[in-house]
Amino acid sequence: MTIDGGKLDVPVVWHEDCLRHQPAGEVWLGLREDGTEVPERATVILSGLQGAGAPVVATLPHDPAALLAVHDPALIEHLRTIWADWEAGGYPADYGRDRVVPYVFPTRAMLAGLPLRAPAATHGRVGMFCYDTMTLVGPGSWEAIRAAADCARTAAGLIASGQQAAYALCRPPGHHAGRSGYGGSCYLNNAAIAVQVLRTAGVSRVAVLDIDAHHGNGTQSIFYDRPDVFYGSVHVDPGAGWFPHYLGFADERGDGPGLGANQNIPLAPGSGDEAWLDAVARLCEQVRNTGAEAIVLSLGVDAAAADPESPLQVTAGGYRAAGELIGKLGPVAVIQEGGYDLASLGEYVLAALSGLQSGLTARTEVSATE
Ligand code: SP5
Ligand code: ZN
Repeated sequence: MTIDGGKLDVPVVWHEDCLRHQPAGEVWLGLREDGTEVPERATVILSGLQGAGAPVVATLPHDPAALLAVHDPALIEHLRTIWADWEAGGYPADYGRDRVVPYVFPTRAMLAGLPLRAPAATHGRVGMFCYDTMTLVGPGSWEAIRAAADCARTAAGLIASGQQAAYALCRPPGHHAGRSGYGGSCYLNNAAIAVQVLRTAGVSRVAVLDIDAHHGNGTQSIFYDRPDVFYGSVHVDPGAGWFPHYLGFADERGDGPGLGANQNIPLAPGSGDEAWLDAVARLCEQVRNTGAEAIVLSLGVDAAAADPESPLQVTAGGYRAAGELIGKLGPVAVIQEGGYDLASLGEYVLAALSGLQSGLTARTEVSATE
C-alpha cells in the first residue's frame, strides 16, 4: 500500500530486541490461551511502513534514567530480574511453568490496612507488581521491554530537537503500565517515558492523546495529579464490561493540581467511525485549549473492526482522519500501543501516520502564511 501524495516521511524508530518478548500466551479466566500480543505484530507493522518508504531509525543507547523518571525502581528491578529468578527457582524445569505469572495479589481487601511486605517466594512476589494473569514474562522479555522504552525515548528526542513527527514501533506496548505496576500486556509505560523526555527537554506542556481501543489506565494514573500533562482517551466503555474494567470512566477528571487535565470518552461497544472521530475531535479541541506544545499519541489500532480484542468498528479511513486531526495540533511523538489483527495492522498504522503527515503539512503551510 502507498499513501496519497507519495511516500511516508515519518521516521520509524525500531530495535530488533522488541521481537525477543515471547509471552507465549496469556492466562485468561484460568486457562492458558494463545494470546494476541505476538512478535509478528511488529514485523507486520515494520514491513508496512517500510513499504510506504518510511525511513527506519535506530534507538539511542539505553539510558536507565529515562525509565526511572517515570517508574518505581522496584518495578524496573523486578522486570529486569524476575525471569532469572524464576528459572533459578526451577519453575520451568521442575514444575512446567514456562512463563512468569502471578497467583496471589495483595489487594487492599487482602491487606486490610496492614503494610505490604515483600514475599520470600519468587512465585509469591509477582503479584506485588503484576495486576492480572495475562501479562507473562519469559526469557527475552526484559530486553524487549527495555528496547520498547528506548524506541519511545528516541522518538521523543527527535520531537524535542525539532522534528514534526516520529513514530516509535514499541513492543511490548505500554499504556496499561503504571508507576509501580504492570498488566494488560504492558510492562513499562512507553508513552509516559516519551512525555518525560519532552518535559526534561524544556517542553512545558505536553498532551497525551490515547486512541487505543482500551483505556490507558497506566498513563492516566502516572499523570493524574499533574497540570503540565493532559491525558485524553477515547476507548470502549469499561462500564459496558471491557478491560481495564476498573478505570476509564468519564468522571475521572484528574486530582489536585491536575484536576481538569484528564479526559476520558468511553464509547459503547459497536461504535464506528462517526462516534469515534467525534470523540477524537473533542479531545483535540481540549488539547488546543491546554496550550500543549507537543503531543504524545498513544496509537493503538485495536479499535479496528476486525480486531479480536475490542468491539469498536473503526475503519482504516477513520484512523487516517484521526491522524489528520491530530497532526494539525502540533509536533507528535507517536507510540505504538495495541492492535492485534495481523491481516490489517500494517494498513491501519500506515493510515494513521499518513493522515498525521498530511495534517502536519496542512498546519505548517497555514503557519507559514500567518
Ligand atoms: C495494549 C493493549 O491493547 N492491551 C490490551 C489488553 C486487553 N486484554 C484483554 C484481554 C481479554 C482476553 N482476551 C481474550 C480474547 C479472546 N480469546
Ligand atoms: Zn488496547
